[in-house]
Amino acid sequence: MNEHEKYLFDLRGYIVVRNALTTEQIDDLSKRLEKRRNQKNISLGSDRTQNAEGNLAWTASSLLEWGGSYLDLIDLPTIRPYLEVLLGKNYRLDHDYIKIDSLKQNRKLYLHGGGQGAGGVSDLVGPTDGGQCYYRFSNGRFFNGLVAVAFELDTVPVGHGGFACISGSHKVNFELPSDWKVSNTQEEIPECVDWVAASAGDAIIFTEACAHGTIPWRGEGERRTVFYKYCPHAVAWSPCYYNSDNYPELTKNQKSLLVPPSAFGPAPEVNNIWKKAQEEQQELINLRKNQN
Ligand SMILES: O=C(O)CCC(=O)C(=O)O
Repeated sequence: MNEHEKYLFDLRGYIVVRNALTTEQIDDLSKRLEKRRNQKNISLGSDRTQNAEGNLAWTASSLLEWGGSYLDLIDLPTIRPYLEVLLGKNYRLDHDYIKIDSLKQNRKLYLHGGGQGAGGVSDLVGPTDGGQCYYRFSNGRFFNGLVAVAFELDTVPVGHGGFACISGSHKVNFELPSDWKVSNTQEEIPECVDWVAASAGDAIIFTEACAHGTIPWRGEGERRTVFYKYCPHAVAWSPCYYNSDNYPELTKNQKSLLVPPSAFGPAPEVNNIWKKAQEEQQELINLRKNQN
């Protein structure tokens, strides 16, 4: 992360990393999505916890099950240097999801997040949110409660839709005025909102502390965006954790990013504890199956 990028991230709360994905990765992510998107009961990620059968505390269904480039995204060399600067050592992948915007969706812009707890108790992230979206720069380093990486699979021209935020709001001290929180149409969007255009393969990295959301789509085609969200090693947002045993092909680094939260990060002792818990959970599943 160079000096310009650090400056812009601190100033605005987001940066756009151009060409974070190769053409092959975009194709592979697209193909794997298109193969599944019309299936019934498809899970588009691990962020919302539907307690579908088989969805256990640390085995939420996730995009990682789609394999290929979805596994590469866990620890992408073009993104890793940014996460190391923004989150420090031993950050973790907390959750993932895909969002598809098109005229069919008829989305509203819900601005959510807000620095220093400025999202307030009425923040649309959740009724008790008011501090976990933190952002701070002190003692020469960044601190973030949650960093999102939005990988664009399609080009999003200016005016069509896409990521929006109030630049700089990750440091604001006041709650977002309530009449700015929701815009039903593009015309209603307050002037202070930044509209962020991007090309297929770009990644928008933003701190969840920046008030942000999705612009109602207007235009041809659609926007397919893959979100991977990371937090410090002791922090958790999703109530479901990853089970790296489900993906034997992972590298050591990728595995360490899937470790459930703890003050100790991906230390061997922590891995042992989780391994045991996972084995016991599997044993319970097998016992229940055998009983039926
Ligand atoms: O559409 C976008 O890029 C924003 C998504 C969003 O609001 C979120 O991931 O919290």
